[in-house]
Amino acid sequence: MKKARYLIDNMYTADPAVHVFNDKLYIYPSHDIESGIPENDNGDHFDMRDYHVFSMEDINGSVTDHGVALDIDDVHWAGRQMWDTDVAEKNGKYYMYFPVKDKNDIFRIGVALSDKPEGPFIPEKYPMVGSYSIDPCIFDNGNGDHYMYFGGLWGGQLQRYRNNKAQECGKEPADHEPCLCPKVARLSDDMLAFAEDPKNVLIVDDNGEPLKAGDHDRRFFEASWMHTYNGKYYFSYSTGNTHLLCYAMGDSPYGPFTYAGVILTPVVGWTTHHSIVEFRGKWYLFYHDCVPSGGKTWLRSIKVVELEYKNDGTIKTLEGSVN
Ligand code: FUB
Repeated sequence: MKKARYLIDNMYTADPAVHVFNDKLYIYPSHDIESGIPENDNGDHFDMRDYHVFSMEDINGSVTDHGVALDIDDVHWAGRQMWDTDVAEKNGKYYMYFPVKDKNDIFRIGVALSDKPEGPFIPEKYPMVGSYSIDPCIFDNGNGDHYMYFGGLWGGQLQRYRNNKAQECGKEPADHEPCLCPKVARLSDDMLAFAEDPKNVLIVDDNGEPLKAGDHDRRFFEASWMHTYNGKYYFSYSTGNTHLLCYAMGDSPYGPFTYAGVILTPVVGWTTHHSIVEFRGKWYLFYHDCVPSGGKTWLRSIKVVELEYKNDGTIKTLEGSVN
């Protein structure tokens, strides 16, 4: 598959987290809707209210919509804005992690459970203790350990936190200072809590120096994803206001990660968000753009394209505007 393919045409979808469960591809996207709220840097126009789950038996085959898997009305602590979700499996149970603003307009991360990968998912009564910000990505390390990566700037509120605590400043650091880091925490055995305080995911340049806050072409903004290839850990993310999907490589789920390049140049639309998955011996990039909606940034459509590695393990850059 050398040309990207749109996957869903009966609704707008974004932020596709994709996993292989039971030899099928399961897609967990955000469900974009027309909210009528004007665009702003706080992301208020992304006013989503539920999640649908989709599956595919074959990468070129049809896509099944399994219907609503979780609705905001079923999360009693939720206020507004169900953003990017992810799902993990452990011992035959499926855990959906979802960021939503609470009634005080603060993003928290909730967990919902199901016996099936397609849901429906039943939410726990309260958000995860110590959770904040957005874009949870769950990485299964293959040894029983699962890690959550999370965080997102501006509308995702990460700039409001230092050392896992909300603080007054609420801004990105000055341009010459180290940038804010995405976070990682191992999950508890029951998958419902952090087993440890979230730690910084450090991204460094070739000299081992942390990326600077002013380095907008490389610094983390949102959309964490983790995968492994040939024994290396690949942390990938969006640079937000420069609209790039980038990645950094390391030797452990905690990093540090060395910046390694661009996976996808800007797509049509403001946000860019993805997942990277191996399926039947090939690698795929799932992502979104706003071409089908005529460029409306809050009405996105998910796509898939094959991803290729070079011999040295680096990823071949894809062009967002032509794929
Ligand atoms: O879909 C809402 C937000 O837009 C996501 O949480 C971000 O990653 C961006 O794609």
